[in-house]
Amino acid sequence: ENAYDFRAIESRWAPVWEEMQPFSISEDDADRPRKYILDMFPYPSGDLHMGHAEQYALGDIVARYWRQRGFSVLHPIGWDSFGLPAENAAIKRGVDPRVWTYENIAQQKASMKRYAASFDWSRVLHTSDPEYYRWNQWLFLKMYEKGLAYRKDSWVNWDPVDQTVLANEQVLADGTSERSGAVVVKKKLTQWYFKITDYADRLLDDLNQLEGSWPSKVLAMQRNWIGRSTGADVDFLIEGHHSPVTVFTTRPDTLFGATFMVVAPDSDLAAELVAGSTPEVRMRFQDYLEQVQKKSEIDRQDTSREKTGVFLDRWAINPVTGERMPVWAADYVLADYGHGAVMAVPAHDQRDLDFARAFDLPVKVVVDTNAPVTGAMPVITPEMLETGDIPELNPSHTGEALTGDGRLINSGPLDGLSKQNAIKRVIELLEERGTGRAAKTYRLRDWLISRQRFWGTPIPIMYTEDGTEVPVPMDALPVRLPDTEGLDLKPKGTSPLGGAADWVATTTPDGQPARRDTDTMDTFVDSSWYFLRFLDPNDATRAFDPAEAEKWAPVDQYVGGVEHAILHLLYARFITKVLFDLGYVSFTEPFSALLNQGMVVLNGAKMSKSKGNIVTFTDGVDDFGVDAVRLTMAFAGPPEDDIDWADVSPTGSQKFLARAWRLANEVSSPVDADPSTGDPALRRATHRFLAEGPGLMESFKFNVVVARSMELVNAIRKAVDSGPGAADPAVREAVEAVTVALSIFAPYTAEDMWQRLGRGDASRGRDGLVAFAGWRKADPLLLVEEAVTAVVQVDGKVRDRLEVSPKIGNDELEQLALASAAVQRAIGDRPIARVIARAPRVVNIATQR
Ligand code: ANZ
Repeated sequence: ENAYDFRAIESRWAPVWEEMQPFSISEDDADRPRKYILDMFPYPSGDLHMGHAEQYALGDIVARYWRQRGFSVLHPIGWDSFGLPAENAAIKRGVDPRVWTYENIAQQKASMKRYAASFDWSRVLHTSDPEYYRWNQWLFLKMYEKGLAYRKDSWVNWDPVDQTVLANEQVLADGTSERSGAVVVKKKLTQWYFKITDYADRLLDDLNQLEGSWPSKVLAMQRNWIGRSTGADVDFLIEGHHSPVTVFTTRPDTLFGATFMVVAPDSDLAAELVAGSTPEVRMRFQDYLEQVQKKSEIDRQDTSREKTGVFLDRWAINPVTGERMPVWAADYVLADYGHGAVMAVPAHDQRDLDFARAFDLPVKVVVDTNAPVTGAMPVITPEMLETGDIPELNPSHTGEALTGDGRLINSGPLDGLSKQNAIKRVIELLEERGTGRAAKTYRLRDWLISRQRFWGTPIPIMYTEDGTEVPVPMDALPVRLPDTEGLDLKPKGTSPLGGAADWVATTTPDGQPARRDTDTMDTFVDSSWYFLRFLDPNDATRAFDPAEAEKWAPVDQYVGGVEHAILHLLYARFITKVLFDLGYVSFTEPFSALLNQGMVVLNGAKMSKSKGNIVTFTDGVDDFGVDAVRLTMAFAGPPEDDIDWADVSPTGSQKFLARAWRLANEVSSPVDADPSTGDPALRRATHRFLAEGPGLMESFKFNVVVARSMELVNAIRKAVDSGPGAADPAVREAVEAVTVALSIFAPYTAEDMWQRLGRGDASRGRDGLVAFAGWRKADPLLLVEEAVTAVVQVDGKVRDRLEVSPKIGNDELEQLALASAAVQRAIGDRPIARVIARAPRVVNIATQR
């Protein structure tokens, strides 16, 4: 009875909670303030691991804290259950992906329940359920109606191992697939896209709203990903070509220095320009294009690479100088950035200079970067540069482009202007003449959502025999995945759904024969709006109820890994804005606050199957108990930091829990004992703890709250053993405060303590559980600091002692000292020479003698 046995405690309370389901949102809570606390939902790959144990501990701590503060807390969970791992496992074992997926879900769910995660189990969703993915299809069709879902032919990232396309976001910096590790190649395909680029400005500007409540690192990554550049579009006529070529530049001020033009070899523009050239040029171009297509985008942007390219035998006209500029194709220009073409200004752009030096093209300096931007006129003349008088400033000599600010030279009407003013002026000039305009460009590309895989949401579009797109009518949703019976899921470059002949063949609403789109949606579509589905995952009539969204959303606190810093968060932000524009929600950002937990590592290394250093969830909780694992996660340090499982002590956590639990057994005052009659020192400690807790919890200093709980437990132990004893009501008050705090971190132990304290009573329903006991208010009278003694000396002799606050300032202490009757007597009628106060301990007064 009196030994702490975590297994016994777990098996005592788990069934009670399972029976009661205390964390479902209840009608009784309608008047309480609300919080929506959301954990990023898991992918069902096998059982939970220690990383999950950390994440779900932290999310649960936040949820349980707000419940103790009297909030009605929505804390749901579901599974992100479509995706490649299930499909690959299914192929390997020859089973339906559904079997693997739902078995893993069942296992993870059981582990989460054992882990005492306080989820609302009545709201579970799985994105692979037709009842869920039906609404992905609804969303797709809504976006299609608005022109936000469209099909285009383009070069896509192709993963030759998984045999599917990838979004740009899924290609790592070294040009390999985030999933399979294969080197990604380019392939031309007709695919569905979501027009996220229409939202680029809003996605960027609205990040300002999240400043301070999202990690600044994540905000920076989002900004960088969207990558807005401002400058101008400039139109160049091409001799013998029907339409001008537009380029994007961030430096239109350097237009007078543009000496050639470069187009991306893999752009439609290059193909068009070369079509009218000689067979010889066309052949050289074709050879070059083939080489280029073997390179990754990352390679192509590597500035240290030797410059390659072909002259297309075409000439552009510089719109301000009238000079002829040769047009080249070179791979340092990317087809899908800006307009896939640049005006090359070799004097002021390093890549252009490298290219000009490699192919002997003219370099013309138009910004004197040596001239002060304010004040004096330029100090270098074009003639000086021409004659090579100052070779250190001539880029064709030095190989260094002049990229800094300065004054315009050699630029007609721009001469003498600073860079900023020249940019403004040249844009005005171009706009007047209709050959250019102010423009912005983004790194962000439209979101490619088609995937050639089985285990995802079917795209709700069909095609008639002549290829016309026909949306599946809303009332025919969901378009369900067919049975896998007889279907070959092996990757072969086209979707496995194409093999389901009966499924593919369909008819349009007006009775024409048609074929279904056989691709499935990127699973990031599924997770882009799931937080709204939790409001009622069983609603068969709509994706979500806007009135419920008004009540609960946006999510107050989102908790999850930093690996989702770009993609998932960007997509969820985008879809939220789309839903706002469609009038379904009244907010534009889905997650008001974000907490990124660190990773759980072992001896400094990430846990992974290949390293064989995985600590499984089950091992952890079997050995130390759920509460010790949860407490260890909270105590390890700030939640953003990585936890090295080799450095933490779940055994230490367990010992502390046992110490706390024993105290609950020892309290011997009655439940209704009046604490005001208790030991004042212990009471002060308790109330300081109560006062500090909320601020610490709300700034995620969970480790400090655990440390304070440990200190309080030590103070109580002392009070029981060598102080006022276990019958003092202050002891009960202190133990109860610790128990409520522990209910946040170590719910099994706390529930047991609550019961032993005579507080808990599960027969009263959830009000009889410690999880709803409420965080008590600190009594301000008990927060007053103890006084310290300040000594007042007059001419070196102690004349008075004052009881003052330890926080008293020098001025205040000096005034108190001079007001003392004893001090005034000692001073008599001598004038005061000086007063030196050293708060809070000493005041020295010297008189003139
Ligand atoms: C002329 C120029 C002069 C430029 C100069 C820069 C400096 P960010 O800042 O990344 O947006 N550019 C435009 N489209 C390109 C493409 N498809 N592939 C490769 N480079 C491209 O870069 C904008 C600058 O990158 C543009 O400004 C253009 O070069 C180049 F002294 O135009 B600039």
